Amino acid sequence: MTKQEFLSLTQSKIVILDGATGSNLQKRGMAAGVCPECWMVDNKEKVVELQREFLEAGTDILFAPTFTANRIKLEEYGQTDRIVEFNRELIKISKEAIRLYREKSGDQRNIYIAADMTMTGEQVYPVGKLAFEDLVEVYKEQAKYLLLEGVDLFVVETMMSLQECRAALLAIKELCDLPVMVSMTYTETGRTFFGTDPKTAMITLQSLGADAVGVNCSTGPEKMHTIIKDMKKYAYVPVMAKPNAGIPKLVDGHTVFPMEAEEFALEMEGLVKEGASIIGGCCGSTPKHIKRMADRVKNFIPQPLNEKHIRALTTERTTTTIDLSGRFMIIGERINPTGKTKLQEQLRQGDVSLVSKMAVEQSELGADILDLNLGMNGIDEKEMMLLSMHEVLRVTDIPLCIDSSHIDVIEAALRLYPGRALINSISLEKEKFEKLLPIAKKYGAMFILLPLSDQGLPKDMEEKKLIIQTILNQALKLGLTKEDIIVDGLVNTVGANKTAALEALETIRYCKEELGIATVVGLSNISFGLPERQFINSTFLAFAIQAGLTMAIANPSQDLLMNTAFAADLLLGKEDAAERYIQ
Ligand code: HCS
Repeated sequence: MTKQEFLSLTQSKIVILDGATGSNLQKRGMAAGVCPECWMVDNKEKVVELQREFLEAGTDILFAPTFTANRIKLEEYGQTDRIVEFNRELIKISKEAIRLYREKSGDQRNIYIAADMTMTGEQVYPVGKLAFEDLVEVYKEQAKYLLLEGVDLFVVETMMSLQECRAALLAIKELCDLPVMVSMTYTETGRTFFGTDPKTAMITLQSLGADAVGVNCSTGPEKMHTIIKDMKKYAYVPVMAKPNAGIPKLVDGHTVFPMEAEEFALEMEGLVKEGASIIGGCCGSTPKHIKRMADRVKNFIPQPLNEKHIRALTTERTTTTIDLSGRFMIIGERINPTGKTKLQEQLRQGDVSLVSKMAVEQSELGADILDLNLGMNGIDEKEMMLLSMHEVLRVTDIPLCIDSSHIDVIEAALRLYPGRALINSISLEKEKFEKLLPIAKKYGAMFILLPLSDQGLPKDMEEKKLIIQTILNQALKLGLTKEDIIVDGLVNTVGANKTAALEALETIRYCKEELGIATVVGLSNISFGLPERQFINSTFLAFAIQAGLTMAIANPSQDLLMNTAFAADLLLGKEDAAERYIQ
């Protein structure tokens, strides 16, 4: 199945998934605590029968029972050496179920097999000891065996950690172009066990290339309305919902899922009205639940997908949205060794305590994003970037701007960044232009577009616009959108060029008004070499905000600048600006 076919399918109808595998097999004889893969290959006919019943109930996408057939899970039962056999035989079970269903019913409708993958049970660094790259390899290994048998798409489900979702998604994407649905499980608090909220999951995973994002297991459908609503608001991919049949109760030592098929179907109709368009049941749901649900929604059509992408960066637990006409934002610039001897000394010794301190201070002073630049002589920049990134994410919860002149440093950081980051920067310099745009696309990052070329600074406004348009067009060709871009207004020093400020202001206006693209400036350049620089900087900032500037790279400990920004927002009548000014 191609991604396009998946998209067409999910646009044309409410797609019906299957119901529970585990809880139904337990009812059919699989004892709790046994190795599920061993039991299933020894009792194939029972699994085939369950899957056939789901098809009879109306399932369009059947989840192959390969859920826990990864190396780490199989190790728990001493069965790792059977990994190839299990993945092969379990896919064959789904194929046999489809064959029998067609034979019995004569129904030739399209049915798809999704190879199913989940958590390994080991936590990825820094929560646990498992290295991200090792986890990617574990998922790649399973995905490779699944692909050998031939599947139509992938589903990564019951995930608790956003970083582990990223590992699975990257692993699959690096092997094939099949569609991938990614679904996390949420507690009753509305967040995953590791603290991710639905909006952050949606924004991060769809940017990273998931073809559908959703929620499964978790609770009953009646508790999923807010999750689906929050996801749908930001989704440009379909939203999947596969809840349990209610919240389980313990009755005489047995887990019982209390929701009957009729009530489940009614609740699922509610989730479809909130925007879910790929639906099924998880633990406790039977073929009867799926049949009732499918019957209930058969005349519904999927809500349209949002066409407009959202400007937003994420960490594992938060989303920072960037609004073209909204409040002015600050990228904290301090984590940069240039001109900072003490920081340089520490970094040479592999010590990131000052980085950590600067991160906390800037966050407390109101920075919205933190720039991370570790470019200096005498250190391994990549290693220090990764170390600093983990440290900053440990002590703060604001998104990061990965700033380096080395492509490999940027790529290494984006691969490990557990959310959606910002790249600083991509210019028209040949190597950066050719390599960094596909990297931004692959990792779902936003990027700062720096209007420079191999010839250096643009000689006039005309050339600057041409560079911006060239990079923009290439980005669009690669599937990025204008919402993924923030143009650097490229501020020259007014001491050397008296129209420097006017040119930067014109760039800001052009980007906002003609292109609908966000802008950023590095403020301090404007006053380079002049006395009393803070007055020039703050006056320029006020002009720039008036011209539509979205954000600045600045030091948030500079009171004059921060207050100028608050005052400018207030005077321009921006939302909540008065509250922010008073605070
Ligand atoms: N597909 C799995 C998910 C369990 S949370 C099952 O057993 O239905």
